[in-house]
Amino acid sequence: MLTIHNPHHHLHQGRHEMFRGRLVPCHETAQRLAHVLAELKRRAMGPLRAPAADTAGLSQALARIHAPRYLNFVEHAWDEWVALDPANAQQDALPSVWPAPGMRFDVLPDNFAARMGLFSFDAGTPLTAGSWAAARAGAACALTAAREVSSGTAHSAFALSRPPGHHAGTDFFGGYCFLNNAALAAQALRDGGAAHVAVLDVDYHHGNGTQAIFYERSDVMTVSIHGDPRTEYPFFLGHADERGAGAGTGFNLNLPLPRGTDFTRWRAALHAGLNTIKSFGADALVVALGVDTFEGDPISGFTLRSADYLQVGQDVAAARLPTVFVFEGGYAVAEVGINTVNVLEGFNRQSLRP
Ligand code: SP5
Ligand code: ZN
Repeated sequence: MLTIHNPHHHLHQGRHEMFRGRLVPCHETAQRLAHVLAELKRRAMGPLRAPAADTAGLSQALARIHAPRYLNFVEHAWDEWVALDPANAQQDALPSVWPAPGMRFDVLPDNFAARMGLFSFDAGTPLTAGSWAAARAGAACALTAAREVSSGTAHSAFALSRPPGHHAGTDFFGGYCFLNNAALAAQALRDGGAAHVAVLDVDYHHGNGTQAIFYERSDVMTVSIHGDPRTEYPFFLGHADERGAGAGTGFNLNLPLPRGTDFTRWRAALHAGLNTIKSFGADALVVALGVDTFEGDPISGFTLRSADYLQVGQDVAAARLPTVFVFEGGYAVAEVGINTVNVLEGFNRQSLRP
């Protein structure tokens, strides 16, 4: 499978995330991607390429998904942070104050901390010196992968990047995400001629950003299988009764599962999701590929095993759709490469069958 990998991902190096009142080391590390890349090479999974350097096309694509004032903020946030105090260059920027419902979201505050809060929803997503450069190059990976599939050059492609994307919305970061790579890929497939595009999010956490971006649209269906938000992050979205709104009513499907869910039950949800995508009549598929459903994941609660991911890939390939995989979560660092590449290998195997 063609892989478009982010050569600048290491520029995003968060130090700490807020957890129970303390700053703890980030789970979302550069080693995660290094393990996936090493496994792709070890198993000779196919060509590895850097994204196309089409800057104008990239800015246009970003503007299709994200709000101008949000993009502008993330691009310049690090410089503003360091301008507040040169000593800030040695520490990550984290938000600590947020607008609640009923407060003003329309007025852009002058204060930097206030804007950090306006454009985010958690204190687990540090903004660092290279966050923008890494996230922007990651968006280019998603875009390039989608265009390769759109043009028919490749039947499937894998955008291997970090920071991840599926928690990022039109105008907010959070959940380790800044730019929504899966949404960018889905929109690129639409713009490339696919009338109906489905996003299947198999990360342990609900893809709240992707859902919100497409919630009122009937041309992009969003399906997410995830830990029940009653107990699991991101808590405030991802319930089964969220079916879309307006023209998008009926085009969002959430399949929340309780902590402790095993592969048999998880796979039944996968089949339900794939059946819904089939009824929708999708012309192309984006898979938000998080492997934090793994039994050894340090921050999640499902019990999938490494071999199960081969089956996941085979099941997805049975949909017989042009497919863009976009890397998301997965924090059991030693196994993240094996688990991710197992999905791709299962997909390849099934795709080769007549
Ligand atoms: C892309 C993705 O998978 N984002 C997940 C973001 C989850 N952030 C909140 C996790 C809080 C769990 N902290 C547990 C620390 C235990 N040492
Ligand atoms: Zn996740």
